[in-house]
Amino acid sequence: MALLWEEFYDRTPRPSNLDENEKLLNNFAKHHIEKNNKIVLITSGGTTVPLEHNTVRFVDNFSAGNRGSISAEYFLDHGYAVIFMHRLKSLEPFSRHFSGHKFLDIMNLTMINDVTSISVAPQYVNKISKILRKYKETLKDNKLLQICFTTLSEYLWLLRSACQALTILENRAILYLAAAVSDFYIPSNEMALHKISSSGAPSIHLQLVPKVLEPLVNLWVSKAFVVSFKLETDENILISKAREALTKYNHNLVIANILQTRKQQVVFVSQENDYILSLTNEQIQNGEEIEKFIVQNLIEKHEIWMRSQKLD
Ligand code: PAZ
Repeated sequence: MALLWEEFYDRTPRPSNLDENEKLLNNFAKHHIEKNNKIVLITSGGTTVPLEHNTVRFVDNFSAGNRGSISAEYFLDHGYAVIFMHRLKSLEPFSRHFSGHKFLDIMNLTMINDVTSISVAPQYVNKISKILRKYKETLKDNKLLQICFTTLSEYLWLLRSACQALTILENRAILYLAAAVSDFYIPSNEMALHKISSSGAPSIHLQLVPKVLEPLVNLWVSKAFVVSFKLETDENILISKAREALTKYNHNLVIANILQTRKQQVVFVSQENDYILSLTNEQIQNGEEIEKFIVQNLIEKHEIWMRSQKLD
């Protein structure tokens, strides 16, 4: 049996840096409401479920943070301020273009008369200057707030605080819940203190995580436009699962995707209809990102929805 969400928060210790993150979130929300901006909260990356308090081992959830970090850049292009709530060390907007060895590949090293200098290789200058310009503008306009989590409980605490900070934005806030969040965990009071001994096969009992989409939609940010993601590996159940979530939580949209094809195709599932968004072969070859089209479509839906609320 899953705990009720209130019991989860009662029994799970509050992260030590939550007060600091709440200050950042509240200040960011206040700043953007004064500027009359819209804000999107993007969750990105996977949560971990520690098996021990002094954590050596944990269960992880699949997600590299592509969807979230790419989408963040497109939302910024459309003028939204972005709260990027991501798994520590997963991909981040802007720096994602230079992760891993790519960062070193773009550099040239020269040595003249014992003087070493480092420069950007000429073939990368255009690309990098474009990204760097956008990044600097984003910082200047205070349009991006990055906060991070690692464990499931950090994620759930931070999500609630971020939602509470966004209430003042009312319908000008979008929640874009792309993180891959564990469905199972070990409650704090049932977790081993020290590294589990390997002298025999351990028996590990996981509990269901309470579904926080329900209080999120009904209590925490009841006026925001809420988009959840549904990841499956079996195509036969994808749409029915997405629709089940939409009916159960009564939010605005579920974006459904299959693990293997998630970078080329997604399905928008809303109360009105379902439709597929996919990249053509030509778009794939040209390096187009499906997030560009996801974000475009979503922003249109958000605009129409805000307008319809004014008429009510
Ligand atoms: O981070 P990524 O680009 O590798 O993957 C994105 C994703 C598949 C985790 C995301 O699109 C998604 O479906 N998130 C929700 C996962 C879930 O159903 O829990």
